[in-house]
Amino acid sequence: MSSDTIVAIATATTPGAVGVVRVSGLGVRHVMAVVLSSDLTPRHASLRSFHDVSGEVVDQGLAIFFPGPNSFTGEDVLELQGHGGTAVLDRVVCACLSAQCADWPIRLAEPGEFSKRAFLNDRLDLIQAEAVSDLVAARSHAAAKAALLSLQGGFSREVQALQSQLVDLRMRVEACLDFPDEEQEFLVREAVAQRLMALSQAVDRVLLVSGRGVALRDGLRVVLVGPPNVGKSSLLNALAEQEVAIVTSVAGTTRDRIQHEIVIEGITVQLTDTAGIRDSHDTVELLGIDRTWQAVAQADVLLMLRDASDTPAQGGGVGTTALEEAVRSAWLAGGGGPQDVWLIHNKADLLPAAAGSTPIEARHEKGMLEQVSEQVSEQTSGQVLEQTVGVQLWVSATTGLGLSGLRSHLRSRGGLMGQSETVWGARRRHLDALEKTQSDICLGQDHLRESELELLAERLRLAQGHLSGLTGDFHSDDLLGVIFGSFCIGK
Ligand SMILES: Nc1nc2c(ncn2[C@@H]2O[C@H](COP(=O)(O)OP(=O)(O)OP(=O)(O)O)[C@@H](O)[C@H]2O)c(=O)[nH]1
Ligand SMILES: [Mg+2]
Repeated sequence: MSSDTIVAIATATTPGAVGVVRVSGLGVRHVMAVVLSSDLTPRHASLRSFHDVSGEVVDQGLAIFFPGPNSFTGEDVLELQGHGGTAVLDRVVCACLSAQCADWPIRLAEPGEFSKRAFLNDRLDLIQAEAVSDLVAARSHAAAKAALLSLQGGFSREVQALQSQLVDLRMRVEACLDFPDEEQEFLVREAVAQRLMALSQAVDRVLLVSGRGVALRDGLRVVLVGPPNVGKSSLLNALAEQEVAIVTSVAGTTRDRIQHEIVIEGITVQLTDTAGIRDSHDTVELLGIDRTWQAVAQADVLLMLRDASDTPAQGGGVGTTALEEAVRSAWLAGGGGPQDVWLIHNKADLLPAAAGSTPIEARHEKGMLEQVSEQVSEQTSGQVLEQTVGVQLWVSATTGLGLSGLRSHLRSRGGLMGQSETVWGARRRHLDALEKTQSDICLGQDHLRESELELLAERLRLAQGHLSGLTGDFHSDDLLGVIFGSFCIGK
């Protein structure tokens, strides 16, 4: 690890009441001697003037000294809390750099270098270090809460529990290999099979929560798609609760992608309105439609809109249209899952109440919207709606019918099923490692069935490697470069 002492502004680069400059490394005591002209009582805030090497005062504020190893980075750390202006903070950084000498090289910190040092000095594991950055970048309360749980070790403890289960399993399998006694082997194999099953279930649980954590961190990319005039822009405006996109009764109004971010009960949702897809000879409209196809490929959830008041029998049509099939195929080819295509029947306010059944408005109020599909199918000469979509909802962008149901579906898909649910912050890298662990466990189960105990032992070794990579017990310098390079400076 570098023996340089590093310095950086740790607070935002916009003017604020207070700004913090942080120094970490072997030369911290030397910086204190130059900048504060005196020593500090460890962990006590002291009001001091901050000087540069020529003795000029550049600011005044609180100085706190955290001797290593009990500091954030594990090294000696000095925090200077001065005034939060960019120029004054720059002067404080320059004053620290002016303490530079041959014995104590001091330089500006690279992005994420404080956290990287904390990781390399065992103050944080890799999941926790990543959570520091995710907590800073969190755009919603739920994402911040999840990142904090990971920073406090919530996710790491789950991974450690999986690791202990794996170590126990490996011991049993290795014992079987070392002392092949048939009767003994049978008993051990029974126990191993049960433990493999339990481990696989535990990995599934961790995967499920981590998947929600990823959705919370990254936000949900939701794309509204469909033919012209079905109300895509109207639905975007209704969800955004403002006039983001132009709405007219002219088919082909939207020409370009329009993005707007909303937060639904703590979940960040990036909505994209698109140009209606149809055959057209208009060059501009065709370019817009091209962009619609690109947006489809990037979505987490596709809201496929249709006009509920269209024939047949004003049910909005049943079965899937050729356009919907084409959109679905493009989506699946891009790696999207079938459950994330939601069929949204807009303009439900124009539907007449079905004879002898509850009026559609009342059904909305009772939250029975998803059951409407069955009744609509009955009204439309018994045709059965293809069950290829994940969610079907009847909504009205103009009256607001069904929008609360749509919001709550988005919220669940975006990471939170209920208010009290525990979700830890996670990244795609974590999901990949957990998925690889699960795949090795499954292959291990096959080897056990085939009595290939050597191969099982090897699979378990690989699975443990994936888990170690998560917490950083095993890591490559390249991986650290990618992770810490994306941090902000001063973290
Ligand atoms: N009655 C009713 N009319 C709606 C509803 N949603 C949209 N409309 C009307 O349908 C027309 C088209 O709405 P838009 O939101 O522009 O439709 P679009 O899908 O964005 O259309 P393009 O941009 O052309 O692809 C407008 O006249 C809207 O007022 C609805 O829920 N109920
Ligand atoms: Mg539009």
